[in-house]
Amino acid sequence: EELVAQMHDDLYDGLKEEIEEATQILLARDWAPYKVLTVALVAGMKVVGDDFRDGILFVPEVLLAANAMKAGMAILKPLLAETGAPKVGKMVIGTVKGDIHDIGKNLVSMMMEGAGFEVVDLGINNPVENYIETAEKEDADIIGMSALLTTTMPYMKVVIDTLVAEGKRDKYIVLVGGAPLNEEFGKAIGADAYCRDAAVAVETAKQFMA
Ligand code: B1M
Repeated sequence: EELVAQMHDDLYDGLKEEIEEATQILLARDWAPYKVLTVALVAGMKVVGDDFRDGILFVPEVLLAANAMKAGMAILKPLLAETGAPKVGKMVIGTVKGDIHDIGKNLVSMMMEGAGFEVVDLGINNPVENYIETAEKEDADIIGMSALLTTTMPYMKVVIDTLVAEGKRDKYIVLVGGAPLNEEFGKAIGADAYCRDAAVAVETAKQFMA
């Protein structure tokens, strides 16, 4: 599809309005919202990530790409959330302290809402108190944590250790995710599960709630 290739280029160039317009066009062509999300937006962001890693793109450019991506996601959000499914559980989710990446977390929130979960989004840079106080106040079932940096992922263990120390660990299902994590890390820090992507997060959450 020519338009998808164009969208990958436009995302790379951080062209917000072009991304919004193309997102609408794909929807008008009867593309499922989830397909637009994965094929046009997430796949495009992968190229940005690779060139960021390789020193071809820098923070200002990546920030523009991220903003363009978010604009596309904002159009898809109501469509993905529109299932009208009965509420199956409640999740508090946030990016951990020291980390400001939020695209992946936002995607997980959107998909969880679409699957009928109630989601309380704590945003970015969350200290342990934010997770625990909110989970308690909201009577949540699930605590979700996101980290995109190797330097911030150890903070997930701080949150889990604090839950244990306060005698609250068994009250919550703890799910973790983010590009630098893996299954082994999830186990090592005592999370209930590591979720590779947003779809896996939904499936895993559903399994735990069943
Ligand atoms: Co940053 N950054 N960044 N960045 N950035 C990475 C993560 C990096 C891998 C780039 C690279 O070098 N290749 C690298 C980390 C290296 C490392 O730690 N080993 C990096 C770096 C170094 C940095 C800075 C330190 C750069 C600097 O300042 N020198 C800085 C850190 C700032 C900070 O946090 N303190 C920084 C800043 C930024 C921007 C602000 C420019 C921007 C963020 C904008 C924003 O989020 N609003 C940014 C971006 C966009 C990226 C990349 C390019 C893309 C991340 C992304 O949005 N991916 C990223 C490269 C990469 O990941 N390949 C990179 C798309 C998203 C859909 O995927 O987030 O993986 P992801 O989420 C997935 C899954 O992981 C999973 O589901 C999601 C959907 O399928 N998932 C969960 C995620 N969270 C979950 C939680 C769950 C479940 C599943 O809970 C239940």
